[in-house]
Amino acid sequence: MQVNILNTDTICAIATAHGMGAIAVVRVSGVSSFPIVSQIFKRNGKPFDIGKILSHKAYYGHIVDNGALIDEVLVTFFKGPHSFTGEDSVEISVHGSVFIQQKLLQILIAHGCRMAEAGEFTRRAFVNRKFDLAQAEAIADLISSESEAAHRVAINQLKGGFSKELQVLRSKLLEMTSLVELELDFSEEDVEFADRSQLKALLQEILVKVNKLKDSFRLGNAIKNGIPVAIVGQTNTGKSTLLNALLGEDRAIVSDIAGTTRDTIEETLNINGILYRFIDTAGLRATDETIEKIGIERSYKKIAEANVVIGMLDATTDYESMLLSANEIRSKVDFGHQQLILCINKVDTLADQGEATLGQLRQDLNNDDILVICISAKHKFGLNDLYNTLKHSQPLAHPDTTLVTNVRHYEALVHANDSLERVQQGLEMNIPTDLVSQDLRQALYHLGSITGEITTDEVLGSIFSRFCIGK
Ligand SMILES: Nc1nc2c(ncn2[C@@H]2O[C@H](COP(=O)(O)OP(=O)(O)OP(=O)(O)O)[C@@H](O)[C@H]2O)c(=O)[nH]1
Ligand SMILES: [Mg+2]
Repeated sequence: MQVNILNTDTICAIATAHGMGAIAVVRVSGVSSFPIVSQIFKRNGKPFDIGKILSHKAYYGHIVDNGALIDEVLVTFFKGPHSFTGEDSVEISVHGSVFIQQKLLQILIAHGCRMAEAGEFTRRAFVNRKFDLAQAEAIADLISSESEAAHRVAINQLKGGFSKELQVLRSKLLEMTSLVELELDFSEEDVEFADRSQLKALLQEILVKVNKLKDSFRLGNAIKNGIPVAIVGQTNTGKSTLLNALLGEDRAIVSDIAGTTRDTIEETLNINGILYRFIDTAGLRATDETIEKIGIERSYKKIAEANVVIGMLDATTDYESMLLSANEIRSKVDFGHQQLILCINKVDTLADQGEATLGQLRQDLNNDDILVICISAKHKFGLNDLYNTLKHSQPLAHPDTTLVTNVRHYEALVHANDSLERVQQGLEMNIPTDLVSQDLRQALYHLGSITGEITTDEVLGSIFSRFCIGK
């Protein structure tokens, strides 16, 4: 066990959500946490004997300050290294009054604790090798997970699946690097310890894995922050009406004036355990109006950024203009990684609820990748169809698949990939071994930075400062 010599302070913070609650938990961690707490914790009116502490056992008693009773509490002691931080720690459950929480912090500070910084408990746990950096970041994701899918991805990362994959990649790379570097020691003798074709094969294998992880970010990020779904189409097709219908509230202004929505409006919604980010956009039409033009440019940008594009068509317009509009939207979609769902809207105005139009449109578009459905946003008809289509439009990752959800990890994978591609070119072109080895070292560095095997204080500071205080 590595001893954390830099952090000798004993820290404290409220670990539960801010404000009043039934109970609140105050956390203390550090070398002096047991002696400090035992000074203010009384059982049956008597001071608590520090020598008798049993780890992981909850004790009932009272917090007393200068003879005054502050609260009835439950105190649990965790003897290091068997604690979250790896240090001696204490959790004090108090009644959740804001006054009691603050008072307890004041008392702890008066007895020698200091307020914890954001993420300091987790940072200490990382320094004490309770988990690696990717797992520490998974804890932050777990706390902020808003959907079942995001929760599953965070839990997988916390369990260490991603870290293990990286470890395997790094050890393969390390093996390769040492073979290549051995040649450097014998550079005078012009020997090749590393069989070039074997090296190339190994490198190819590593590159495929790094790329797979890198590419999983698009889905991973979507699951964490909501799958971006852009609602686009001509003016007055009912885009804002659809957004409101999905949300169940009047979020966007709806009117029969063409060009009502000028700017994009984004709202997240959890549908059957998956978080979506619906984006209502300005209606597409030719215009000379400066602000509307900017809005339309934004609509195109949102189409490009979306995973799913909902193309709204107006069933009250003639079929030819609907088809024209459908084809215009289709031309903006990249079917390689985007899904297009065309919604024939306002079918409440048609006697057959849009059945004939639907058949005709499917036939004319002649593309099985385009999903076409009939809806009435105004009367909330066909929304279930839309939910189901949305659900099937996303490649649902296998529960055990590793998905990269963190921008920092994604960037490190991009850098590692660049370095590995340089190694590949170097091997193809028989570039001097010392240059190849430099790129290999770079790739190792970037992969190692994800789990924190290689890291700087500055990087750690910026990662943990994003945690909440008390975590
Ligand atoms: N009959 C009927 N009318 C609808 C339906 N959906 C929307 N509308 C009407 O169509 C008009 C335009 O609706 P909006 O939601 O503002 O259309 P939009 O696409 O957001 O329009 P812009 O923001 O101008 O691009 C409004 O008068 C709506 O009430 C529908 O399903 N049926
Ligand atoms: Mg609108």
